Amino acid sequence: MFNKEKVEALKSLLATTKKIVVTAHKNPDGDALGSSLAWMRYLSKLGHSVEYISPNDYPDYYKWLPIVGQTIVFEKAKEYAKGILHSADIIFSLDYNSLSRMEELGEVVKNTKAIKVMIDHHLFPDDYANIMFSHSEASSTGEMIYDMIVALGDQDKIDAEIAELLYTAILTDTGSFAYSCTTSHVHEVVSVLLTKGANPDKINNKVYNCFTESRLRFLGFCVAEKMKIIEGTQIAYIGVSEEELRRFNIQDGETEGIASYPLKIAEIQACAFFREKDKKIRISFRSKVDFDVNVLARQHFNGGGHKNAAGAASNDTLENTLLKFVSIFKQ
Ligand SMILES: [Mn+2]
Repeated sequence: MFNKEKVEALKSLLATTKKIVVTAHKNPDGDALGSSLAWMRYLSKLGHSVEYISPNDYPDYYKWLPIVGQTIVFEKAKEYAKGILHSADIIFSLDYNSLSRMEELGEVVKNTKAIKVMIDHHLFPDDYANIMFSHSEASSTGEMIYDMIVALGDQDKIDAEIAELLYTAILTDTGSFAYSCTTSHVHEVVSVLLTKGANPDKINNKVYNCFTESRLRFLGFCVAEKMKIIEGTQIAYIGVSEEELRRFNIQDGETEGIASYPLKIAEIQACAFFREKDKKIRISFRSKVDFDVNVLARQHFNGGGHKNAAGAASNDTLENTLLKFVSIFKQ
């Protein structure tokens, strides 16, 4: 998968002890957390001093992940994090390819003198990294981290914790090994992770059977009361206001998974989930097989992502954003 010269360049960078910071995108998901923490643990085993700095906090339902408690949350400790970033030799970008995905933390990273290394699987990377591993054909950054550890000749350094972290990353980004990115190689990687000690039963329960009662009731509310199908199309959407999120006591990250629910209807080919937060609208697009929501997100909402899963944001009101979305398909 990887360019040999770039792997050699990374290998020689890591040949002497370094101060390293691992970063991943805002609102970290299973892949951002799993790949970052696995990479941090691996680099620590090589003898480097490593920190993982996240732009904001991770959801409560990822509290059980190995070493997640060591995460430095930029929003909560800006000055401390800045000190670490400015003394870092290497900063890794994991699971994002544009510094804007980290907002203010991205600005800080941009202005450090550290060598920047990107390991990511999103389309259209920005050109800021000194060494760039950008593979949109990879299922997840977790898969890439596995392949990178192997490429560096260190498969034996994958222990039960790293296996658990990488399994979580791959599980969540492949939609439980269901999306089109689930190649035979993904299954080969996961097979090794199981022999190294990842427990699928335990991890699946932790990741998917972890709702609060109000979160499940909110999901029911979204499907029963808020889901709309655009007449004459195979497109559905759900839009929820800040007031509705508050009414059900929904925390950041707890809306994960709702976006793709309308796809359970046989006829529906694409859908979008809109949620209001701090006067902004966050949008998640999901689709089946050939419907390209990456193009949709880019052309109409200045967002992006993958063919079957993309995101965007809008500064307009929820009502206007929904009208705009509907109007795209009325033409
Ligand atoms: Mn990912």
